[in-house]
Amino acid sequence: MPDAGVRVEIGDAVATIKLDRPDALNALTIPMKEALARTFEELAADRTVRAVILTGAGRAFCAGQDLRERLEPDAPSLGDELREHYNPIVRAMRALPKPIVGAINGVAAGAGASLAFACDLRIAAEGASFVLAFGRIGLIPDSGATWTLPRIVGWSKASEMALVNDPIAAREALSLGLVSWVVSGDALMSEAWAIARRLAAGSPTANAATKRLLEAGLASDFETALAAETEAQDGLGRAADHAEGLAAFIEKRPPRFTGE
Ligand code: T3D
Repeated sequence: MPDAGVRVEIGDAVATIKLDRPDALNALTIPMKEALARTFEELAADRTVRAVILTGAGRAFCAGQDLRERLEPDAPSLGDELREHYNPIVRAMRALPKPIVGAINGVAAGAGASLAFACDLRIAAEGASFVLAFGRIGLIPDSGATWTLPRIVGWSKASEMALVNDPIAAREALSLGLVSWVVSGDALMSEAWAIARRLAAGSPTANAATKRLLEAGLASDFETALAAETEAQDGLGRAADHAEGLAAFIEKRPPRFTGE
């Protein structure tokens, strides 16, 4: 597993990815971005992993692009940077057939906020915040944020966040539905772990289909969504996990899903 400012630990079917450059608030360098994209691709193929946590080391979740790196004479163009580094990360996150819990431990700025928005669920520490920040340096929200953020908080709030660029504190993020839970900083990782464990105990095939169909539903009409649900449910209804779920209900015991 990669270690260029990205640490990965796997246990109990949960992979925890930690952005690990705390002195620079986990700002993203090219090696980190490459490591992160590779990590999500590897986790997609790892059948022992059923849920993922993404978090940051130290007092920040992620301050986005490392702005010092941008000043280097051989820095790639922003278009190349997005095509080669950022887009592959968020694409891999959305394509990952396993739920991702963002454990937002501190500030999530710029592309760091975009990474948080690309997670399926978010839990925040009391002191965490979200700030798009792109506009402050003459850029637009990228790494998928123009797509994800309005879908999470609505067009009006997304416009405010993108144009005004004020930070959104954890409690406001909760009221906006941008995060699902706010807990103390001390409890963040244990609570994120508990959520990820619940997800990991679910049926991997049902979780994967749920993630895929929720996203597809946003871009489709009602009839298309009904057809996609019907096709997926038909397959899941024939799978061993559904039989196990029914048996567990009748026998009053927790199900043991295998993904079969
Ligand atoms: O490739 C491309 O450019 C295209 C893609 C762009 C995607 C983007 O992410 S663009 C947006 C980039 N990010 C930002 O503009 C955020 C910049 N950072 C901040 O606005 C603030 O640092 C925060 C609001 C995140 C936190 O503020 P605060 O006061 O808590 O901390 P601080 O003192 O500003 O930062 C602490 C240290 O982290 C400091 O280093 P020092 O002085 O102690 O040596 C600071 O320079 C460093 N740091 C913070 N953010 C970045 C960073 N270093 C490099 N790049 C950063 N983004």
